Amino acid sequence: VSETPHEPLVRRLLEGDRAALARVLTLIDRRPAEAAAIDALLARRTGRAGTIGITGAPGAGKSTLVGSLLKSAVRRNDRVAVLALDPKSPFTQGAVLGDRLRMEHTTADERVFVRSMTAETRAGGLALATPFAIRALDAAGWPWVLIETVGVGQTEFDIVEAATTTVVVMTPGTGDEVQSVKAGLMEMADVFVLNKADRDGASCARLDIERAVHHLPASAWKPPVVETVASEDRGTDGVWDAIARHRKHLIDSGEMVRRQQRLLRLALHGLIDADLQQRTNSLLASDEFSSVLSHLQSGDCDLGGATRDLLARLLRT
Ligand SMILES: Nc1nc2c(ncn2[C@@H]2O[C@H](COP(=O)(O)OP(=O)(O)OP(=O)(O)O)[C@@H](O)[C@H]2O)c(=O)[nH]1
Ligand SMILES: [Mg+2]
Repeated sequence: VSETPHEPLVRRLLEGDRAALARVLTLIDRRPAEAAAIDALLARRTGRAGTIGITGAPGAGKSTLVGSLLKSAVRRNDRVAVLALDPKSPFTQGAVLGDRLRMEHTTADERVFVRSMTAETRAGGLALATPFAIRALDAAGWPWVLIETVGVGQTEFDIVEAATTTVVVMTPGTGDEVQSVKAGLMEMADVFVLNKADRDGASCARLDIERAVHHLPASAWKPPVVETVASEDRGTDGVWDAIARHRKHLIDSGEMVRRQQRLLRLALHGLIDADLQQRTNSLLASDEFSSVLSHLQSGDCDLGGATRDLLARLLRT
């Protein structure tokens, strides 16, 4: 059996070669069509990493927290990879650049790997490349993968939810708590971080969050609330402790297997979505489609029938 062109590269990735990992992530990001072929080569080595989604309202301090979590991890001699998801909006480019610069002082350390990706979302609000990037980092042997999104929009929920541990960052005195309940953030949190705990109203905010947690449907895991001042590196060790406890809970309860399936589900959904979109585009450009349009116009067929015929053709090819 001859080697596929990606095989030597993936082999180096599995051996822990950082440059190979970076190259694979670039391939996945730029040519999502090849992501599945690459994934096939590393799939057996996935399933070991704890993946941590970090989300919260814009300005809550997510990027500062990630920087502080990296410093804390290095102090504890842990190894952490960060996947920073940039939205494709020109309005946020400045903020993203600033975040990258802030993280730079830790990225020289071999225990840390930082990568940003454009979370190009498709019709279904799905970033095709992201699940594959997470699996590549996992296969490369990074025990922790932090996934940071910029701001909270509906589109980011998918990927953050695909993490095995979801950290929701809140701040005091912004009415965050109430808004988050609306956005469904309360339900998805495994760990709450109350950041900017140096500000007024921290203890009130903590009580609000705890009250809201209390009203969630009963479950075996009660999301803890950890107070931090990320800008001063205070409280971040406690965030790691909460994440590690949650990971242990997932493994002990058997829930980890189900959580890991969420990522596969996203990857599959993304591939199916991309394939259908491509088929649809070529169908719309085909002669056959034009002829169906003429038949519709002359009344020889109806929209419902034409749709069924075209869909059947779409799926046969
Ligand atoms: N007082 C205080 N300020 C903080 C703390 N953590 C972060 N900040 C400040 O809050 C501002 C926003 O922090 P970011 O880390 O950029 O927040 P973000 O959630 O990543 O923001 P977006 O990426 O725009 O959604 C910055 O000016 C930080 O310096 C904190 O614990 N206390
Ligand atoms: Mg940020």
